[in-house]
Amino acid sequence: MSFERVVAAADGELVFPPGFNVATQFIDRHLAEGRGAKVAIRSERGDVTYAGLVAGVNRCANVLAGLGTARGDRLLMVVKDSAEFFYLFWGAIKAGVVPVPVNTLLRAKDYAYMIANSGCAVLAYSPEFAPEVEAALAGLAERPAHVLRVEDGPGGLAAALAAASPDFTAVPASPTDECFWLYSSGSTGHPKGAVHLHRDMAVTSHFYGVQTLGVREDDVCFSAAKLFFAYGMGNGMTFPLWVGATSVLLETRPTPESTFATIERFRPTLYFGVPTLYGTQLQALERLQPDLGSVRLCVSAGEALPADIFRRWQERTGLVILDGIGSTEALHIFISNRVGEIRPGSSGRLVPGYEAVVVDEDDREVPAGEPGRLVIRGKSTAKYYWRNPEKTADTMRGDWLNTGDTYYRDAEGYFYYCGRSDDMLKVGGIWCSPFEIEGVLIEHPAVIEAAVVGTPDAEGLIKPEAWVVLAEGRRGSDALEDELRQHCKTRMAPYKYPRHFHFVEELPKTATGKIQRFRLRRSGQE
Ligand code: 3UK
Repeated sequence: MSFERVVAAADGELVFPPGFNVATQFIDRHLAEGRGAKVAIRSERGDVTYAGLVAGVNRCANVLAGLGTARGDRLLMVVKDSAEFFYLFWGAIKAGVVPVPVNTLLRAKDYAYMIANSGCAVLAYSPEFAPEVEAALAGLAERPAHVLRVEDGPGGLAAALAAASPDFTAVPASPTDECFWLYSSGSTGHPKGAVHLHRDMAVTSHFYGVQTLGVREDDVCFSAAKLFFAYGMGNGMTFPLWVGATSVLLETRPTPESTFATIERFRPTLYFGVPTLYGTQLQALERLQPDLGSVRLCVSAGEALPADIFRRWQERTGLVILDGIGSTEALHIFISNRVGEIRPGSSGRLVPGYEAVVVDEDDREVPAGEPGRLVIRGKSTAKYYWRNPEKTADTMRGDWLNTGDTYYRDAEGYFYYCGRSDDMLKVGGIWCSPFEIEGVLIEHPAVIEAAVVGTPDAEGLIKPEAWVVLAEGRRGSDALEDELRQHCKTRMAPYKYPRHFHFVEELPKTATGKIQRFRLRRSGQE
């Protein structure tokens, strides 16, 4: 069997073969390259070989085509990390249907919005999420034409797959055809469907996965971040598939216990987490001694990785964590640290294939060292938001993408996160990053997590105010407040110390674990 694969040209750009349907590159190619017997997916439910994966994808493509779907129809997926996630996602793409994996932690009203907004022809869901999904369906004026339950019993997806043919020829596509969507949740308003193209996953896998991270065929990838996040989708699906490696899936919630158990059992070589999880894993390492010996490299994204967590993780495990910034709209990481060149506290340097500029309010580039809005350009960015021309115009400016983040770049090309553009504080006329203050606070042994926002003082001037989660056994007091103020003043420019403290049980967070500072800001004015 001959197979024409995507190659990098001399100028570094990817060259796509004619009729390119990205599913053939990520799925079918492995049979042509003799990888049929190799394990592609491992989980508690067993192993799936590349041959099994190809058959599952083709069966799923036949099931979707058999429902009478038309090209461009959407398949909304509320599906746990499982082999079926792969079958549905790639089967849809092979059949010309647009998969839309969504966050499985949402509530009925969120699903009702996404079903209506996407106008999906098919909805697939794992039985675990039935209460919320079925409540959403019950309240809808117009239901999707087809509903698939991803389960084994009669009437479930497994039975339909078993009855379908394991052969399917991909519908021809082009690199710039619409391929899949991911919903992106802002701090305000409804989620927006970011429309991604066929080339986008190839671009992230090549430029970040292979060229920056160095993922290779003998790797075993384990992402604690779920496949429905753009971050998890790259880590746990597209990167291993791009190089013919193996992915380890955890069906349930990632906790220190479940992630350590998964690492011990399946021995991944690459581990992908988020800062909050690294933090709780570090706490758990005080009482657990898991064997993490298989792991060669750890990755973090989703929010900035505090330098303190990087150092403690390295001390405790001997492993480095590569922090990098990505987004749903960019699909994956576009600025990243690299092995041997890590700057703790920095997001690292540009990933090949991407450009980044830090600009002021008039869209003019600012000099090195000065914070501004980060805008980026690359071949993996979403083309537009589905039925949302206003947000599209705010975010997608020609082929440039407004990240909404404030960054500065140093003279050596390292980028430093200063907060979301709208989270930045001006204290005494000087830009001040809530993130920097939080990073200093959590260096204090009594502090587990901290969120800092700006609150106007009696004169209407903005001052930093901190919400703090304390370590077990510690209690808030005036003495501790004084101690934390002193701690901050000795570690940062003195004007940056928080004027007020609130000791709380937990911080308000989004479903993806980002601190919702806007909520603290509102309660701060109450
Ligand atoms: C923030 C970071 C500092 C930043 C994501 C890797 O997080 C991802 O996508 P989202 O759409 O959020 C994007 C926003 O999250 N952020 C992400 N990573 C970092 N801030 N340092 C970081 N390392 O505000 C960004 O605009 O949920 C991450 C790969 C794919 C992704 N989708």
